[in-house]
Amino acid sequence: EFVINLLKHPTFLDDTYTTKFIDTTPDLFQFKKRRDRATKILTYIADITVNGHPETAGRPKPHAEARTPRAPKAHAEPAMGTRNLLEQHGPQAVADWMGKQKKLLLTDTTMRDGHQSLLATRMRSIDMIKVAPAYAANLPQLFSVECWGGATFDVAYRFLQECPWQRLRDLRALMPNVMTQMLLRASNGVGYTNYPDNVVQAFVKQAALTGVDVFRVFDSLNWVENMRVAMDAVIEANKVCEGTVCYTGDMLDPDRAKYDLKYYVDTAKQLKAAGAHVLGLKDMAGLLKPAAAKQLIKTLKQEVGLPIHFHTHDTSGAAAATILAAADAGVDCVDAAMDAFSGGTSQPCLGSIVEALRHTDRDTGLDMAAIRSISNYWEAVRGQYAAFESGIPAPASEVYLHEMPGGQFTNLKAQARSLGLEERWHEVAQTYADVNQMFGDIVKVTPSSKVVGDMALMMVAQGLTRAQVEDPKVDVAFPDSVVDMLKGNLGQPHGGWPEAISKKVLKGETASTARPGESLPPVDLEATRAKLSEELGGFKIDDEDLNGYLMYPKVFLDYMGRHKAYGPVRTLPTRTFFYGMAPGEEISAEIDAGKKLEIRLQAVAETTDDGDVKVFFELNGQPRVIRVPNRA
Ligand code: BTN
Ligand code: 3PY
Ligand code: ZN
Repeated sequence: EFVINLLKHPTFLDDTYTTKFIDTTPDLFQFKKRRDRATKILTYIADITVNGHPETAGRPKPHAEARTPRAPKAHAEPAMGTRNLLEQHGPQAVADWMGKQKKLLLTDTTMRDGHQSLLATRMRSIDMIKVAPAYAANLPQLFSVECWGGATFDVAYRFLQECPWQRLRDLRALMPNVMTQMLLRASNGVGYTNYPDNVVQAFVKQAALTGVDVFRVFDSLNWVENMRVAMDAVIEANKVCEGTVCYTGDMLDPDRAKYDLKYYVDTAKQLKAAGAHVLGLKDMAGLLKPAAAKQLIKTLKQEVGLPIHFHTHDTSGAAAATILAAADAGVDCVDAAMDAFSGGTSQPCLGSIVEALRHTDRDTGLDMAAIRSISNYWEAVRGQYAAFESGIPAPASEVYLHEMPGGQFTNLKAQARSLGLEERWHEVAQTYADVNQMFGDIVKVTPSSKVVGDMALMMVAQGLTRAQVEDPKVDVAFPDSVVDMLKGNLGQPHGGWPEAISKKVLKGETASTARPGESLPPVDLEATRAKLSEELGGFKIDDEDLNGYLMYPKVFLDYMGRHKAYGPVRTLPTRTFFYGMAPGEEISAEIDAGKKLEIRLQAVAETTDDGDVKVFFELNGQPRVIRVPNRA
């Protein structure tokens, strides 16, 4: 039986809560606390049942017969894994060990990039936490489990009404032997803009404390100068610093010589000089072809000498071929997603890679039965998120045209849909490619990819061509993100920004070529904490909350406001969270270790004259009535 650690946000903002009170009158406190939180959760369920969840309105529903996800058993006590090595001997020992392995090491990305790339990042913590013990016990040979960072931080607060730090803490506790891994956008943290240096430093420090072991650090323009603050902070925390170069273009295409072999070797050498323990090679769009991978990996191994961790996406359908070529060329570790969360814009299929290498000298040694049972669990989980499926039916070589990152693809498509442009998706793709050329052929990965996406959507929506946008005589209102990027606020691209378009976008303003962090004043952390605490009625702001607020002030405050109304809804089953309950249905939610709410929905009454609906529940056998407004 797994235990969710709910110690983090007990009844916060609940007027009844004081630590002293619990010490002196535990029984009364427990009673009140449970009742209050239970009421909040029932209110949430009643509201969703009556009004629906705004995020799933008009979207496909899970099949009526969709399986309830059941996690596989954890067969044994977790065997020693990479985490034990890191704890005992430090990050350099991990890198040295990697370099000595004959077998191909694997990172499972299901809990981060897998669902980010297939389900618009909507996977909830509870679905991860349930299976974490099976990872620890049954797949202790994994190099790492990528389960944090990228878009997951923002989405947890913003759309899932959960604390991302709590997710990390729970996963860390349940997988004590395997390294956790996060994706960090260097000076952009887990956001979309450069943050002051001390904010980046505080964030990395906290992530390391709460439970991240491997930090994949990249910059959206491959500007190593803009990665040092984040890399230094990781090294300072004694965690594995995976200094990462992003792959773009086509290394073997003589017409795109801007990103050739020499470019990657030079950048990788800069990352090594900056202190990377491991070299990350991040092919965020899945553009690295097998023949190029062979050359690139071989050369990087020879000329740089760091162990290499390769990440790609299967948008083209050809990623497995690239992985096998990379394995042949001596890559040390690769990313893959569990079968049920693989393929398409996600990572290639973990089980199939393991099988492909069995009985070869790169045999991964992973247990196929464990992989199958965990993937069967993920299959059932995925079924719960039908509303967020992007509906991409087949591999598409179009990715070599638009070069969109897998993690952006589903999001941009959803944005296009919300603007009424879904039918014109292929135009969006072509325009995305045009915008890239207009900006000088840049690395496109969060946040630079978002800027290209913003511009492309705007052009398609307004019917503007690249020639018109570049024409000084045509008036164009550029998106704020474009102006910001060309001002230099995301840093410097290889070769600089093209002059003509810069001039038009900046309208006479000058662009900066300095590292943005140099001119961003440090945030006064303690003053910010005090102010935030006051704004939240005296609620004590710990370091995790403070770092959440620093990344996303408004998103964090909105999350806190909803938490006050709805309580720990992250403990609800996913189907209940998104669809509420049907009359006669029973669920349970473990709101504290060992404290379960057994909830049965009895009936939903007709809407009254004042527009309210009474929802009748049984809570741990006791009748409860909740009244919510009918907003339909
Ligand atoms: C979230 O948005 O982060 C989680 C969902 C909370 C939205 C609540 S659900 C009940 C009520 N109805 C709405 O349309 N919004 C709120
Ligand atoms: C992210 O930054 O979220 C990404 O996945 C980039 O590939
Ligand atoms: Zn990715």
